[in-house]
Amino acid sequence: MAPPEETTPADFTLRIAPIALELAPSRFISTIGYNGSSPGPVLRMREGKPVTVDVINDTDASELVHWHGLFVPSEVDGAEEEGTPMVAPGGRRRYQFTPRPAGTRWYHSHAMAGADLHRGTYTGQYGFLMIDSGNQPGHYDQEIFLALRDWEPFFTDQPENEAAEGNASGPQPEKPTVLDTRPNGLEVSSQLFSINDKAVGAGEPIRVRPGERILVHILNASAIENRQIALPGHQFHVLALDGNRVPSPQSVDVLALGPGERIDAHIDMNQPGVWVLGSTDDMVRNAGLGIVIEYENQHREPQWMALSKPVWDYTIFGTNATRPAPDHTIDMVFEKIPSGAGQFNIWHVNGKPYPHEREFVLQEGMKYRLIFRNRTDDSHPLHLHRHLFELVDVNGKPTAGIMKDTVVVPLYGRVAADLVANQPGLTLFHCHIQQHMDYGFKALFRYA
Ligand SMILES: [Cu+2]
Repeated sequence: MAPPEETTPADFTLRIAPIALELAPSRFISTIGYNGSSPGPVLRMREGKPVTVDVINDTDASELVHWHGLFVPSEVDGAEEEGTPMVAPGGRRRYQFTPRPAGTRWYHSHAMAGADLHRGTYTGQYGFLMIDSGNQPGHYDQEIFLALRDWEPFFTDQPENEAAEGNASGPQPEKPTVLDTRPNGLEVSSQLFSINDKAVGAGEPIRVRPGERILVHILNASAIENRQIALPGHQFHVLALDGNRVPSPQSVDVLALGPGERIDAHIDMNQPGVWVLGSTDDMVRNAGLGIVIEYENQHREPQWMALSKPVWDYTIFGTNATRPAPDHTIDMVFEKIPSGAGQFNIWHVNGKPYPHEREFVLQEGMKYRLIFRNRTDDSHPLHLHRHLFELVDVNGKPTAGIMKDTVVVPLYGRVAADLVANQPGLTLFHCHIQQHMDYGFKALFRYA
């Protein structure tokens, strides 16, 4: 008989508790973190080797930890909707699972926040989770973790600037012929940013030597916005999206990540100087979303150079293969119901907000094509728990071989993704923008 769990130490322990982060000298913010920090520790697990994680909740609200991008059972996935038990205030719970698949994953709170901007993914409860397969991703000199964050969120009636995200110029196949002109409700915004726990210039720079190759793992851990990131004078050689190797690695000037997405990339350090790696949006970068890259023996003010506005295109990392027809197609139509001033917009999936009844039922072993139809004027990072899906069409461009757990569907855009139903159990689907999820933009998939 196995000893009771209290007597055997867990492989990992995460203690959820209030923390103060010093984003810049004398610029403190109060939030909630893991083990006294935010981001929490980089958890390194071996693919296929079972682990135990003790989660201790030293806050006064129920919490739970979601293992984003892992194939784990619903009871430990960390989503209340799937039946994972909450960790009570002052309580603890042991999660046991077998980490897979290999790659750059992450963990974060999955608590509902609603109108409370001090809950869920608005807090500092997140960290990288690296699952190692033993197949190392080639040679590199330094491995660097970069999490993009915003802080002190607030409600605003100003719409997001989609043009600044570089995604307002797509083909927009889902644009309705008659637009909904009812007045928009409140959105969440921020004016304070960081990479990891420091605003630009406030932390230690990343120190490099000419000729080095660095491996960066970038995570958009924001609860609220898509981001674009660049490093002037350098390119990102993209190896993996959401931790999954892409079939066609490519070098690009600018990376785009919606909340929840990860990118692994090599950067060859061949432009000696002192640079800022950060948001392409000047306001956002100057308000913290950047980190200084300093070459050996270079001492000057960090440089930024404006870039032309490239349009992010997932399909350049795929192949030209055309996937055979699936067994079934599931259409998912997303709409925003504008609430008017001072209210919260409601988000519909196929005509109604969460919860649904039994609309989304999967047969184990079948292949499904999910058609994400974004009939809203926002871009949404759509996340499916406990599975990966393969992109097969992005705004009319066919592709194959790109495996993801989160995909940004551009405003009025359409993305098709193939899903093999091979992880029985309740499976949550939602927009990774916390406010959208909390106000209807989610659905539960069941297995028959
Ligand atoms: Cu959304």
